[in-house]
Amino acid sequence: MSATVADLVAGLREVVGSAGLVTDADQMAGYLTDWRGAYRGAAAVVVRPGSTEEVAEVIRRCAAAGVAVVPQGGNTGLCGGSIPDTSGRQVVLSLTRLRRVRDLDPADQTITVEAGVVLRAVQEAAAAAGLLFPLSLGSEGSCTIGGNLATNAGGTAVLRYGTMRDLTLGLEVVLPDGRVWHGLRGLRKDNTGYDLKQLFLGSEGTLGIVTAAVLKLFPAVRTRATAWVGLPGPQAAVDLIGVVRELAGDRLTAFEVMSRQSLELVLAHASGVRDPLAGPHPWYALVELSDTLPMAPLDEVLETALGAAFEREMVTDAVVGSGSAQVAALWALREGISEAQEPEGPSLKHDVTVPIGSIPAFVAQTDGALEAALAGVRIVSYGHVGDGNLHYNLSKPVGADDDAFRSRGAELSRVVYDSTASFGGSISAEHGLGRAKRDLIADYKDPLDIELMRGLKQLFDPAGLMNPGAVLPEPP
Ligand code: FAD
Ligand code: 2HG
Ligand code: ZN
Repeated sequence: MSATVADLVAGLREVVGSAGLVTDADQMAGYLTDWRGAYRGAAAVVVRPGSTEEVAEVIRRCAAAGVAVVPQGGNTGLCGGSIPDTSGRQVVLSLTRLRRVRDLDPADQTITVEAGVVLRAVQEAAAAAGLLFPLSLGSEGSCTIGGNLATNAGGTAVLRYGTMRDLTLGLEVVLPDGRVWHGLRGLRKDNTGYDLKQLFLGSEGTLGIVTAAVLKLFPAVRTRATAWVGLPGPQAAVDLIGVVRELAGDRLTAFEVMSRQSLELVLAHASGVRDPLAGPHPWYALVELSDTLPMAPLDEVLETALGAAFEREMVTDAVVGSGSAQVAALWALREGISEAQEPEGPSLKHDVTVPIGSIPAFVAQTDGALEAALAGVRIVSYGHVGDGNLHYNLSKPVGADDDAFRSRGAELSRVVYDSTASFGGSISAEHGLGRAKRDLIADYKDPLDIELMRGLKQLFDPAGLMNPGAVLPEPP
């Protein structure tokens, strides 16, 4: 450790105390790699402040020492954005001790929480007050509100309630020079110039450290209906959304899809699961309606919609979940895909959006191009089709060598991203750019977008110390 870094670590100990510093190599390990082991870094120290004031002082000291800071929440991100580089000079700033629910206002229907509060704890606090916080992700038991804000997280209820951008009314942020920006207001209307909070949403820790947020709450859901549906292909999925929406309106809360290949991985690797339908189908949808009325006839509405779709040959088989255990079992099939892909060896993740109507053509084109590039590649495509968002993940062909597959990674990713771009889509729908995709945006975003983004970065963080490896490509 150089003298400057050693001095900084000693100074940080004065700010957060020994309990707020992690220096032991074994204890640091969990902060230096992501859950897939896809990214590994090193750090001078992991610092865990316990208040906004401590975060501000940590940032001031790192800025004075010229040391870069990598913010980290639950470390569930899928693009390596919370992992430091390998220099061992960066500081990991974990927000997990900022875990207070500061306020819940039933009249305003808002909750004010600190950045380190785990998403599920926010959902539970809302539920205890008879309200709903609708953000819902497979990682909700570990990811934090700070990470959700910094990645503009999406998940399975975006169709009805929007992404984190739509759910946020105010923020408190420690700026790269250590000043605190007090934007922690719960106003539904505020047209006093630029909406600064939106700049921090989705900025992946590159413009400042989010320490707290005011989030929107909604009336609690009292009735749900959930169906698992067999489909002949992606066109049927897109058509079925239209049929269900026509009847159910905005009661349509989730519309998730997955290919047979995705389901097969879950059936092979998850415990206690079974295929809900008698035979195999090329694609599946998980459809959920919800209502605030206790006696809303949602099963009936869903069955009517599915019956109409069956007659038009959009649906080949379906089961409507009865009782919470069966509904949970259906959701487990959907939420189990990420984990079920891991035992199959190295995987390539692509989190893309295209206009919803283009999904069938996009899938046909991309599947064809991938098969031509690597015969037998396993396409694990699934996701939030109601938002035009597919996780177009790849696993190696059965029996193929891991390293041989890894060596084709960049080329195969190009196939997916070029196809996405040809439909006017985005190469990052909900997971962010992190380290994984920051250089790629130079090829897939308008140069003017990148110039404006660089200008904002320069304004907020002229020394370039806030998560320098994420979001923006290396300057040419
Ligand atoms: P981290 O992984 O710790 O950090 C993510 C990024 O945010 C990093 O760049 C980090 O530097 C920055 N950051 C973290 N905290 C702060 C802060 N307080 N201030 C400033 N910057 C900060 N994502 C979805 O959008 N939809 C899904 O459906 C979804 N499902 C998932 C399912 C599984 C099984 C897994 C493992 C992940 C899933 N994710 C999903 C991805 C991930 O959970 C989200 O990106 C989540 O929002 C990250 O939160 P986190 O607290 O773990 O953040
Ligand atoms: C999901 O929707 C997540 O399940 C994770 O966004 C996707 O692991 C993935 O690729
Ligand atoms: Zn997702």
